Amino acid sequence: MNVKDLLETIRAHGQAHVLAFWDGLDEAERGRLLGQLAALDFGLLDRLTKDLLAPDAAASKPPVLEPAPLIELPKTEAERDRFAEARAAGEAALRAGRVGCFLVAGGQGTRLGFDGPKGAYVIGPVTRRTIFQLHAEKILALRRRYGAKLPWVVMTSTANDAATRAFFEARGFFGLDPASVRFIVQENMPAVDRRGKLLLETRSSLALSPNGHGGSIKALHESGACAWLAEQGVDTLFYFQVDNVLVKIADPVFLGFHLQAGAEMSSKAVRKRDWREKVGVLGRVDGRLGVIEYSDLPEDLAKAANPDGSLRFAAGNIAIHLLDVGFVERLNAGGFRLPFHKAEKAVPCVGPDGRPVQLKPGEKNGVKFETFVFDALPRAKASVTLEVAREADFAPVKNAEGEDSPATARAYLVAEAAAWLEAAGRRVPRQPGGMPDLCLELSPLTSFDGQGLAGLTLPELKPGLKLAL
Ligand code: UD2
Repeated sequence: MNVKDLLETIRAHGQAHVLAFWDGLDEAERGRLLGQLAALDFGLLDRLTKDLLAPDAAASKPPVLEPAPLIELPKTEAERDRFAEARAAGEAALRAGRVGCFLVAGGQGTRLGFDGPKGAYVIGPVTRRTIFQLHAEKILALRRRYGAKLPWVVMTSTANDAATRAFFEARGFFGLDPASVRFIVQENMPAVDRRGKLLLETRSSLALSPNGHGGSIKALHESGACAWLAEQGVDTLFYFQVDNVLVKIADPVFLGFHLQAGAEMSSKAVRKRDWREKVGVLGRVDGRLGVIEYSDLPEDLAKAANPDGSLRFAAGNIAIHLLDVGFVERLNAGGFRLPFHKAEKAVPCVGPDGRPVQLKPGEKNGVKFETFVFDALPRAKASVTLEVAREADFAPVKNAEGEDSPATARAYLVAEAAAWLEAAGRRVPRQPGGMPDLCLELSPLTSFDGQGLAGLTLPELKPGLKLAL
């Protein structure tokens, strides 16, 4: 589109205010702004404004929600046998090189208040191991155990792509072959005010933010990552979020259940801690499997209880999925798009005078549009939801303090290492409340699932000891 047509489009869609400072911009600034505007889908923006922001936008009717069919934690011998069979099937797929890993790390990590990609955050309770290193070492250890390529796709966003790549390079890709790691960048969406008017971050740039982790479905296809995976014989992708330090990457049990069911997209779930916990709920939403986000779950449903008092909608989504690569491609065929959700946020921007708008604490001046990967679930021909124990699979780093913070994540890492050592026959000192009375950090290269610890030579595990293995 030439510049004249573009300017006309901008005016026709009622967004001419973004050109308010045009006369004062130099060539480079004009070029940047035009580049951003040329990449916008104005038709989509109009639709979202109408559907999600207009005062008469239909208030979404409350969904009819039923609990999701769940593979529960095994209790009987027969169930344990089923799990062992699933594990064997998953391990066979790993050995056959059918599995790849997919990390979504394009988010802005605003709540943690860390300036940099969240994966660069130091989480090791004894060493300075970062979250990226933890994930990378798990992948390296899996490659060694199964003799598999296990290629790794890492999704970033324009805001953290350069920093993420630089971090991997500076650390020698944590021992992984750089050719086995592929970075892909998700698209941005513009932030708008409540009337759908584009917000300017500066006089010469739009306020843009990543299009949500649902953008991964499109990015996998458009970047060529799906084709890259398929060329290597990978048909199943293990999807995980950067913030979960306990994630059991490429868990063979999960893989086995998924593959045996011929599933296209599957999920892990933990029992919600309580009705308030900020995780989406896996359930049948209007008859189809899906996730209803915590912010959308009506309070009466969040609190609904079974006769025994347990939560009726307890299957908390921990954002661990398996995706069939062909399914991802199918979702993209014909330009399929996941639905957008709106999120009211504080968006740094300039006002009509070109100066930064001063926001009051807690003030939300803008709206961001995001897609969620779990909105692909209802499209899957078959799906498995596997219940897992929280302490085995889920310790996210979301907030600077309190729940789901670096402190809780470190405590889970220490607890896991302690439990594995005990299972391997070591005596671990514990505090009266049961917490390990020492600080342990286990490299996934030493053990990523508790195996291989029995033969280790260890110092005496005294209370207060700090030990990295
Ligand atoms: C997400 C889920 C919630 C629950 C929880 C578990 C949503 C909307 N909610 O909540 O249901 O499962 O996780 O931890 O998903 N990301 C991108 N690009 C984006 C946005 C996010 O890559 O545009 C990544 C981000 O880097 C992180 C993950 O997605 O790895 C989760 O993002 P979040 O922290 O915004 O999600 P949260 O905690 O609201």
